[in-house]
Amino acid sequence: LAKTALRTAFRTCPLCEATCGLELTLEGRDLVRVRGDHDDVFSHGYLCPKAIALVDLENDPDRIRTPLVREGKSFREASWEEAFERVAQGVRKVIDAHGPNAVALYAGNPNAHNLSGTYLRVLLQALRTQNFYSASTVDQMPKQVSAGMMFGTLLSIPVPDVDRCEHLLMLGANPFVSNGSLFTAPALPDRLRALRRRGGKLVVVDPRFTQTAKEADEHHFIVPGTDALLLFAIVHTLFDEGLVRMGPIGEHTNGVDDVRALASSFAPETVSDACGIGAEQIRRMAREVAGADRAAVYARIGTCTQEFGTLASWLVDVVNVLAGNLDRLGGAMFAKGAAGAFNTTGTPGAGRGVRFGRWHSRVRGAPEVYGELPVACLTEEIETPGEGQIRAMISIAGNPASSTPDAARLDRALASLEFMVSVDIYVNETTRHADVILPAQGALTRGHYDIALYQLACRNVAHYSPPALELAPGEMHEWEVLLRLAAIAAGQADTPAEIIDEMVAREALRRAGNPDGAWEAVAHRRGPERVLDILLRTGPYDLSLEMLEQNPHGVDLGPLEPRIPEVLRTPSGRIELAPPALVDDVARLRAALARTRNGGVVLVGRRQLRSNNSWMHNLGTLRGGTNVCTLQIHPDDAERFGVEDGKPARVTSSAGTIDVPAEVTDAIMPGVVSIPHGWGLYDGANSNTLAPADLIDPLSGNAVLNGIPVTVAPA
Ligand SMILES: Nc1nc2c(c(=O)[nH]1)N[C@H]1C(S)=C(S)[C@@H](COP(=O)(O)OP(=O)(O)OC[C@H]3O[C@@H](n4cnc5c(=O)[nH]c(N)nc54)[C@H](O)[C@@H]3O)O[C@H]1N2
Ligand SMILES: Nc1nc2c(c(=O)[nH]1)N[C@H]1C(S)=C(S)[C@@H](COP(=O)(O)OP(=O)(O)OC[C@H]3O[C@@H](n4cnc5c(=O)[nH]c(N)nc54)[C@H](O)[C@@H]3O)O[C@H]1N2
Ligand code: SF4
Ligand SMILES: [Mo]
Repeated sequence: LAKTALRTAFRTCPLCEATCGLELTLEGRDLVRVRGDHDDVFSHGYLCPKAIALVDLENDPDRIRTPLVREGKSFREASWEEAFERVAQGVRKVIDAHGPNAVALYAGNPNAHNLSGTYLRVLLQALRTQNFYSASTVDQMPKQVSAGMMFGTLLSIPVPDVDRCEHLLMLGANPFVSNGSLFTAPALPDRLRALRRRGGKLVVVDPRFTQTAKEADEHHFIVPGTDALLLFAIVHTLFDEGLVRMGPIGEHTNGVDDVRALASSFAPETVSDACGIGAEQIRRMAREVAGADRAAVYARIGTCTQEFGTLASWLVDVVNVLAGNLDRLGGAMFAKGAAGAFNTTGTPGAGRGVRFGRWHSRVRGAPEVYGELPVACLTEEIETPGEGQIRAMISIAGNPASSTPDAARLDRALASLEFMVSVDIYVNETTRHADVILPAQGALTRGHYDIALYQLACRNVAHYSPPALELAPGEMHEWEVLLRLAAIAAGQADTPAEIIDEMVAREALRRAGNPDGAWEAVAHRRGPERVLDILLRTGPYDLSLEMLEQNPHGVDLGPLEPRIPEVLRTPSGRIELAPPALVDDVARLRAALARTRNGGVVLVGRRQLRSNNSWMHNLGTLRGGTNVCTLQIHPDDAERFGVEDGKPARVTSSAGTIDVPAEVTDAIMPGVVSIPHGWGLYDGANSNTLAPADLIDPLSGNAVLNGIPVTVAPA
């Protein structure tokens, strides 16, 4: 049999935020090899084991490739038309009887890596439900809230200018495993090593001695949940020792005196015991951040998914501002995205700012944040009877029964729904409860452009990857699936997706000011590509999709440049260093100072190199080895609780109990234990069984997944 010729395709990896360029080798429709694209303008050939596993992902026999409809306790394959018919019946029945809020929408993480994700908004508008939930409230929402309040939009998040930085203070992030988050920097481990090679210093603050800590100059264990205290003490020291020097951004900043007053009660000596870091060490950290020519503070998931997530996220940027590192080369800077960036639209230098609490969750009264409710509220909204109770759910690329708090209870709640439809590529903890599962197209059949991630990049880059494969027979574009669902939700199931798609594109063009000739220029395109083309043409650079198609390795738009005041979209047109809602929340932090630990143990999470949240660690090349679900525990604690290395330990919280093998290691702080999330379907146990749904950061609604009080015993 003649072998089909091998061919090469280049595309951006869709699996994490690093946006690495991949070189794919294809034989017919088969993906046979993945390598790093050495000519990629941003990643220069770097890649991680997850990208290699794309081959396994493409070929995985467990993948759903045909619509599935429920028949009793199992699924059977169905045609798209039958599946949509079932969805229309199920969704319309609930809306007609109980109103739009009876249908919830949950959007998971992969939407952020998929151009189709931009069409979620259309589905949400058609649903008109206030019950919109996403992985954002088990992830980065605190940073989006603090950045919105300080700088004016939900994606105005400064990132370390890592390639020119000489001192980086990093809290609650482990990029040697996770490759950066809210910080698009392919090959971040290489960039961090380069920082040290040119004489710079990397300081890591983490309750675990992580892979990143091993590669750092300095590591401090910190008591989980106390980062805001540490950062306040750094702010205190900056004022106390006369180290505040804001430089040119000073004249664009409000609220410095308010911050000084707030910080006065958080001296290093005051917070030291609570944080578990010596006062003199804290003072030195402050002096070094202020003293370096080019320094930045960066913090991620460990500081977000905790009790004081929004305060900690805010204080990171307060330190950046006060030490003169915001908007400065080598400091913390704003990217300028080429398409659809929130802080390049509207009037440069001022805007409407952000507003929260336009509605509240029914049971707990939690405020809406950027149009969504905390996913920690989802279970109670399904369980609690009454007007507005959730009776149906649509999940798109999400696995909340694994990823969100009190997972075992959510699992039961999902089983009680009248109707559920999922768009996914697997039957998993969540989608197994669906009445209909609609298969998402394979990753290689879609065009790719990271609209959100390039707004957080450490260089300005634009990179579009065309589909490497045509849709397979029976596959449907995911954007089309979303528009069909939107039509059903709007009660117009017969409206063809093309019609809605055209409305979406015309709306994007209207928002961009209807430039002459633009519609004609993009008219031959369809779906999110047409919208992307509009955004590129009307964005801050002179680009079009066609130009990106001619550059398969991406277009480098240069290093980050200072953007203040033009980048700001606050109503004042200034940086708000002391937003009132954040100031009000400080009393809660102060109260926490009085807490004593009493020998208790708290649980934190961790990520593993060969995994991706809940859905990739069962793939061939990622399975086994060090990729196992264990309870990391310090030798002192292991002895105290009678737990032995390799033997099962029982971990109990107010929400539940799980058994996992103990891994006794001094790479974790005494009084802290760690279990990775995303396990439980094939191997291991689901750590979110232990996360109580009532623990949230009040300003962002973000779940507290780190710093959960637990007890440990032999199982
Ligand atoms: N304890 C604890 N819990 C956590 C975290 C933690 O650190 N600790 N981290 C949190 C974070 S940061 C996140 S982002 C969330 C993730 O939370 P979720 O997004 O809810 O969970 P994922 O595991 O990412 O599930 C993604 C789903 O998308 C499907 N999928 C993959 N590709 C596609 C596609 O192209 N189209 C469609 N339609 N589906 C696709 C997968 O099969 C899977 O079901 O978990 C959170 N949960
Ligand atoms: N291999 C792999 N890569 C991934 C993912 C994956 O699942 N696997 N997931 C992707 C996703 S969705 C995201 S959001 C990013 C996240 O990327 P990162 O933010 O880098 O996430 P983690 O690697 O979990 O690192 C979080 C660290 O916070 C620490 N920590 C826990 N509690 C606290 C605390 O209270 N204070 C401090 N200072 N530290 C604390 C933990 O010990 C852990 O080392 O990773 C992405 N990349
Ligand atoms: S680091 Fe992220 S983007 Fe890069 S190859 Fe790995 S999964 Fe893909
Ligand atoms: Mo995430």
